[in-house]
Amino acid sequence: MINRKNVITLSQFIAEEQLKHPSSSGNLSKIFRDIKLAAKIVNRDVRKAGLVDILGEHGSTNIQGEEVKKLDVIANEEFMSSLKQSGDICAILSEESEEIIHVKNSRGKYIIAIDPLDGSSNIDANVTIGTIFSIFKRKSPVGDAVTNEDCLQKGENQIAAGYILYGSSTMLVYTTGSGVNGFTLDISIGDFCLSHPQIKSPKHGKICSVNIGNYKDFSSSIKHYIDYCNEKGITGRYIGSFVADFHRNLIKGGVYMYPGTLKQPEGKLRLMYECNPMAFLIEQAGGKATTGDIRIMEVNPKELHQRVPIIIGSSNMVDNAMSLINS
Ligand code: P6P
Repeated sequence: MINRKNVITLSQFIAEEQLKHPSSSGNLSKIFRDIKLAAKIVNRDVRKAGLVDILGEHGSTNIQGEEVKKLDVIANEEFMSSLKQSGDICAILSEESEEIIHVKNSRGKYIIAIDPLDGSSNIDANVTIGTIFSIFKRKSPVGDAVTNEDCLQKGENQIAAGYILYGSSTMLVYTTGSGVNGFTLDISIGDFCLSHPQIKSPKHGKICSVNIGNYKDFSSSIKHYIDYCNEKGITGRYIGSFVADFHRNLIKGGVYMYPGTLKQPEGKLRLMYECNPMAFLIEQAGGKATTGDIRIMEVNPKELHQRVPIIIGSSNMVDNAMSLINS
């Protein structure tokens, strides 16, 4: 039985955070209310995926040329629907939509970049998947048409970032720049409850997450670091779901890499709705995130679905990887 006095729900937590910033308008709280609703609906559908004919191919491919799974479509539709209703979002950049989605007649001042269902290739194998989001304030005046410049902002400009993890439990982990807090969905009360206050990522870890199948296509410097990890007996763990690998490394310590290869020099992960939000989170938790040249959050975005190489995780491991890669 949960001891009622110790339960802090996401809504209560956000309200308390808002009191600490009297100048805040409360709009962000409403956006989180809408993210929470969509997360609960997607969680419901993910949890019954094996029972309802929503597994398998949707028969289409997304702009990345990847097969679109039915759950991808459902997750995208759920988040689009919730976020458009909030009134505080003026535009949405989704992995599933080539162009920016402009919210009609919105007086909102926030833009959200979202990967509605990351790791979807794992859906049919019942492996952990997730949603990743990043929130910016528009630069152009409220009421004007939202421009690409409004959306193509550096990660340093993020107002908030987070992810939902549909794993052995369902968690929402987010930051607004005052640390990282994790909430676990308690189905019995239908709400996310504070379970991981002020998460700090271990400075060091013993896990490296990289798709070793790409080894032959990596640069000699990346191969040098991977060989070092093998010599030191650093454990290899690669789930094929960024949110799952990231969350494990956040909690236990570790490093995740998706470097560029000869075929994909910019790597695979997208800057705006995968790398930037996770970089904000890891830095707030004491870790680091780099392209191998500069901090992820310093990258000047040029395209909506731009890819960047990424090395992200425990600060000492990222530093060590960089020193070996650049040696
Ligand atoms: P690969 C999922 O498609 C994703 O974007 C990340 O969640 C994951 O870490 C990576 O791609 C897996 O890609 O090429 O190793 O299968």
